[in-house]
Amino acid sequence: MATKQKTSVAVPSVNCAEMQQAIIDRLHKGLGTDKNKANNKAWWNATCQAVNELVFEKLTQTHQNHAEKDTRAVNYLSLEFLMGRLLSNNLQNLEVFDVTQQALKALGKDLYEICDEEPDMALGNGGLGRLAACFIDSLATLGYPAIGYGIHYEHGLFKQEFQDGRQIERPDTWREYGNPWEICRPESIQFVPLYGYVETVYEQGKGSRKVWHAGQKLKGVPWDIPIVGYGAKTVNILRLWESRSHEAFDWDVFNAGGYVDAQAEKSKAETVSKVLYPNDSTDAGKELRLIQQYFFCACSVKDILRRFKRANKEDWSLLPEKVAIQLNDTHPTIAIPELMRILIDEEGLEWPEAWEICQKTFAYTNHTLLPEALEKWSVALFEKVLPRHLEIIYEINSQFLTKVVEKKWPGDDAKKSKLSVIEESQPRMVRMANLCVITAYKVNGVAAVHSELVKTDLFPEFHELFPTKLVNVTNGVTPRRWLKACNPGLATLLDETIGDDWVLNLDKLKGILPKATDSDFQQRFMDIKKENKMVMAKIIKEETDVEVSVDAIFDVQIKRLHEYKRQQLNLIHILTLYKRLLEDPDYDMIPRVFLFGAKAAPGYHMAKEIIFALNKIADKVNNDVRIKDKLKVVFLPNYRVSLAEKMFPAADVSEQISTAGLEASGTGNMKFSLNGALTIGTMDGANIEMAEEIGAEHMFIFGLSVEEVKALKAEGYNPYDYYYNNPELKSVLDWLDSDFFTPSHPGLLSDIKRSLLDWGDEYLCLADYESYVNAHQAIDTLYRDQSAWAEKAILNAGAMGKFNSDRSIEDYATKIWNLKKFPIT
Ligand code: CJB
Repeated sequence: MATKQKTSVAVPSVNCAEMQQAIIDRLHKGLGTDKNKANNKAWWNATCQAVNELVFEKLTQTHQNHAEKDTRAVNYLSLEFLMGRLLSNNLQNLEVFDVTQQALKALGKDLYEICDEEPDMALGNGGLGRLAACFIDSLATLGYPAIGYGIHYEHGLFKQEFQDGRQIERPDTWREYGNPWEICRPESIQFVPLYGYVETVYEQGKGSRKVWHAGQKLKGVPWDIPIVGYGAKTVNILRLWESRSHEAFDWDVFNAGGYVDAQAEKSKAETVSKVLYPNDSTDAGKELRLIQQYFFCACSVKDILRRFKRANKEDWSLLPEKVAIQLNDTHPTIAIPELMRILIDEEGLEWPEAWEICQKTFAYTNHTLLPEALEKWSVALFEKVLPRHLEIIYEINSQFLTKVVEKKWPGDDAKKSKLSVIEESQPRMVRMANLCVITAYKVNGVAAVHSELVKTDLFPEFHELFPTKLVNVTNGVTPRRWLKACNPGLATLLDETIGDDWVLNLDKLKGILPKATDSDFQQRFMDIKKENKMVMAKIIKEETDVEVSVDAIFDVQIKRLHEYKRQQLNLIHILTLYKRLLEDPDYDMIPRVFLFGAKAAPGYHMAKEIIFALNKIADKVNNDVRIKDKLKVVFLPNYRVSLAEKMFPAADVSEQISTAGLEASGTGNMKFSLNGALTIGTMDGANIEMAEEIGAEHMFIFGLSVEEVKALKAEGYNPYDYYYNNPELKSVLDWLDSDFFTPSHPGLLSDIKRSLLDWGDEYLCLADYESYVNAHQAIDTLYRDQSAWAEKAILNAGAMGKFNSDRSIEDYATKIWNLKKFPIT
């Protein structure tokens, strides 16, 4: 396809006729079909291929430039990249969305329908995975040399269905029929050893060296996904490793009649990249998960070193100058002993030199304080799967305890046992977070309050030992996907009001603040919201057969289902309103639609019970004519990025109601505000910084603060105190024991009540209930004054400049990576 340069940015651009021709060509020459026979899937595929023609040229150019100049690059290691769909995003970033829309229209096709054909790339669970996706978008947009490394899962996060209100998990088949975005790179295959034993080999005059005799080898096949920066100057890659058997297939065994045996080895090896673990913030505790982690880290480290060696021969002292490796949570920690192993066992470096290189190369991001999320692996498992790595970990630990801890706290065994990488429990465990903090040159939390808690509560002794190591980088989201692409109405209004460069400089959003009281602007802002709500209402009808009015307040909670995120608090508030309406059919309230989207980890009982309860409550509420449509509850199945893109722009109210101190940051909170929703939230995670930017008076802040939570827990929290002191709360909780929501089956929802009373209400829902109900009352009051509501919504969107992943990446680049931009011209 012919390309021409725009004056402002070096975007390969095409006109409508060229784009039409490219799509038709791809239908004919790429897919062997034609425009009369092609279904929408084929049109989608052909459009993606046409886009690739624009992308690949820039990809090659970026790659050549970085290789020639041997630029320092960041390598972002993450077990999760929750990419969602790429077509509309790539069209936006290439700035050819409108032209493609016209081209398809001329061919009788609707671009939005074609985009809807794309399966989500759901290679992540939630916030952590989506953050990685936003970050690689920003890295490319800002022109930083960067590679994302992860796993090419055959099945991403499970598809969620409901059967009689209960979550059923089905496999996700995102690439069953191939994926036009990915390029297989057999020339960069890596081999990964596993199991076996370690031999100490003595060599005359040279001392001893270690040789790991592996019991099994996996083959790692890389698949590259081009990551197009906005303006398409830089196209980086996301490299995902697929596991295959070392030996393709045992031909002799097969011919001798062993059809099944011949396949066995192959399928065992392929299991490693078969599925994404559907856990969020919990330790999977499985051998397979450890092997997954090692597999992708080993492939990635070897790939990084191969590139380094090509440019720098074997001057290993240069490695930290050329390479930064960011560990996204503890999941890729095993990359640390792997780099040590390669440098010492394969490259012949001495321990002190190898250790210094490692300490200057790795940085680690902590995403949670939840104790159950801090990964630990049994020593026995390590010994079996990665025997050489265990030896290296022991040595790192021993040197740390004797040289660092003993020096600071002589003779203090309690300190040693707390800080040790090895937990002397039964069974003995390897603490991955400790290994990260000991090694990394920087450790960051993901929002100011979280980073403080990392210092004071999670790693206080490490903070004493390494006072400059622990830093903060507040999360952000990419405005390309989370505003420009998902909310074209609002994006256009912004273009017209403040110019179109807000996409690259989100601080420009401030420009709408003076318009907050302008009634014409308010009207346009609210009209756009209404249109987005209409789109959502249609989806709700199609998906759940529930009719909702766009005049109602759309009150949305979308995030993973977890008790600390407190969907159950939202639930008891809904029951409160329902009860009020039943007791007084004229109860004065603005109609409210409570929308939920959430997946529960398959083994998380309470999370699944909460989904079931919400679905049962929805059945009852939505069919109760007595309440005259004042209340609707909708739990949309299969929450995912592409559905989120419809829900954020349609929300009036954003529910960010975690127990203070437990949500590290949140990023959904940012997406809602950016799209003009008002937040009901606790002083937790990034909500706190949002309140600083927006002004707490323009949000609905409620509940206990971090300090108050700590104090209440310290004095001894008793949920029954709240239950007996608040008759409305009591009646709502007692309702859950009846068969009102589960006719003829009383008690089916009782576990929710038990968890909030008998099991101690770990997440303090009852303590925050009253202030939550009051905050909702304030929402109802404000919504009655549409102008006042619009003013606050505009003030919210206008204050979101900080929560931009470009800003987060600039913070990483300066505070952690010391990375320079390398714009491709
Ligand atoms: N987070 O999504 C996950 N998974 C984990 O295992 C641990 C944390 C989330 O990471 C996000 C990105 O930093 C945070 O915004 C969110 O608060 C945290 O729960």
